[in-house]
Amino acid sequence: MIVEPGELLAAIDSPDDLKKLSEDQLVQLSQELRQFIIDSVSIYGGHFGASLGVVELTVALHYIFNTPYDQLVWDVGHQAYGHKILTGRRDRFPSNRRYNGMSGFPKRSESEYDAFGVGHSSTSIGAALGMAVASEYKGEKDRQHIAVIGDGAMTAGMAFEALNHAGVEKSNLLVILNDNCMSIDPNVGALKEYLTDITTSRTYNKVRDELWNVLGKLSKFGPNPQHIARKVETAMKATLMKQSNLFEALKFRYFGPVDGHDVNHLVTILRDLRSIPGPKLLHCVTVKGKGYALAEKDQTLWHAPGLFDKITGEIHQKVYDKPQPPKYQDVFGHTLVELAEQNPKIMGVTPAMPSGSSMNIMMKAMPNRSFDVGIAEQHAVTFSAGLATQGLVPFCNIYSSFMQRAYDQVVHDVALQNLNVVFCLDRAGFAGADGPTHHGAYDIAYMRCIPNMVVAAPMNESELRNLMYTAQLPDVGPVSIRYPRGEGVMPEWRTPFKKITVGTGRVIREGEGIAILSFGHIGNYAVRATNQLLAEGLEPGHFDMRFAKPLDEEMLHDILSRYKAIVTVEDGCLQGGFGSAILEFMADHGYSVPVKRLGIPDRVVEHGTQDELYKECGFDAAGIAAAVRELAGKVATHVGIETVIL
Ligand SMILES: Cc1ncc(C[n+]2csc(CCOP(=O)(O)OP(=O)(O)O)c2C)c(N)n1
Repeated sequence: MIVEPGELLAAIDSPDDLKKLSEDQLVQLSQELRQFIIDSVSIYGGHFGASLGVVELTVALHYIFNTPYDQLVWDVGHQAYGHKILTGRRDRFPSNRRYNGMSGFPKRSESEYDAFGVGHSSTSIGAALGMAVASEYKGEKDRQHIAVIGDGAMTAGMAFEALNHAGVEKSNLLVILNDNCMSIDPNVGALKEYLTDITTSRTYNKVRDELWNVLGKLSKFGPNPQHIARKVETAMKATLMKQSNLFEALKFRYFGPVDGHDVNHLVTILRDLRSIPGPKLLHCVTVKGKGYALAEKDQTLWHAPGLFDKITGEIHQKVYDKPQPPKYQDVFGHTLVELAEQNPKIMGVTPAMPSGSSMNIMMKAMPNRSFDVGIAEQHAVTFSAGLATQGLVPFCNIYSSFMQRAYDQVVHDVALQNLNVVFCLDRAGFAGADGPTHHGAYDIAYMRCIPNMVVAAPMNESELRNLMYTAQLPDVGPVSIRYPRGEGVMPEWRTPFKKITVGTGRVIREGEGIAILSFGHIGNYAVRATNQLLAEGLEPGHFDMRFAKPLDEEMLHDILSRYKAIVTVEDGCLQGGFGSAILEFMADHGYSVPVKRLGIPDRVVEHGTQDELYKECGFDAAGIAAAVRELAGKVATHVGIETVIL
């Protein structure tokens, strides 16, 4: 199905075309852009509410600023669909987030209008500041640098680190705070309350109106509007300072709050701000999901709803005739509550992903024992460490790729002190359509090298439950349990808890010749591969190693003394991962059988479905079977040659 753009939008292939429109036409253009996003996302999927909320802002920014010379940096980038559509990618939009298609996030290699690659939050101010300082250094005084950041993303330390730095630089930086009171779930914390206070404060609104009345007249004052602006500002400073504005305290000029859906007003404001040098912040109040009633009402559900009927709002769900396996995240959520009911020391921690991680199940059942700390992975880890020093057992659930941000905290605050924090790493391995920024590729490697850290991965739901059960037992120390996005394999998943001895694997099947050693859920693909191979007369053994650290040494000695070659399989990076751990063990113990390692190669793997990516990287069932066949062939030839030589 083809989505037809409206009349004005159809003529816009770049911001230059947009600039040909009159200001009066921008309202209609905004409507058309919003409709195009609704039509497209309903058919092709993707993030939804965030882009609808910044339609007017997007139009106004490209109307006023000289992109791509002026640099526009979107935070997270899940709200940049309008930006993509206005910057020459309208026709490619059906390929959004599909294999070999357009990325769902801004990406430098995709367009010169994408000033900075994103996917993780709270980087926009720092990146735009770097660009602004570079422009200053190169003498490009006229160049503008704009960071658009949500109130959710603003809760991160990184955003504040950048604000703190920017306040003392003189470069041209405009931060646009897109305040919709939402993260994916409702935003949390004192900052959110502060922003709400400013938005509703009468004094601020009065000051704001006065400011814009004066600024509106600036253009009539001839060649030096900055001079007038400074005068106005000085006059107003006293009032603003009395309110002890947080951003003013950080030496930003604060403007707003303004209605982020009034495109004509935004155009006026941005035009004025363009001529005010130095760091400044415009506080825009918007509604996530604006213009699609259901999305405005249930903003969390419509953050990324999947495909839906745009008329009825019905979200398409697959219908099955028999019970399906649950998502791993839901097994985590329900199991955590079960364990917490038995063990009063258990606490839950999530950095802004209550729905995404299913921590919301515990937050509902035990609100005093579970915390959404905002988009603050580093803090989530250190906060968990603090809880653990007091004898509590925090389950800190962080997506594998977001955990990268909290690495020092994992090492310094948790592992060096051997604290019993349980890290549950969701979305470990290929994340799918979100692409390389979200692939959880590195955690096996980055966790495995840390002293005291246990590195585990369940092959199914029951194993996840048992690993979680084991991890909360006394004195286990820091544990990392990784599991992928999506469903497991066991419709009947509520199995009784069983303790797993740390560092022990499971025999899936004994065989001869080649042994497949798998780590985590990807082992189910090895089961399928084995079934194909059995039909061909090969008899591989298959072992679910369960721990990348400590390894099951007894099992490995046994396997390596009986099998002629090894295939390792992991949904993680090959460098330093599970297969590397096996190679290290072999080197340390003098084994020299052939090994084929399957996993994520040392390059950026783009987006696609998980199965498309497993296939591309050669560790889907067919890839695993091919590796076994290849090794079986080599081993047979090798034996033949040896026989001849002897
Ligand atoms: C470091 C990091 N942690 C978590 C996420 C997941 N995430 C994506 S969007 C989002 C909410 C962002 O909220 P906000 O900045 O207010 O933007 P809005 O969606 O409201 O427009 C979160 C938590 C992320 N992208 N990066």
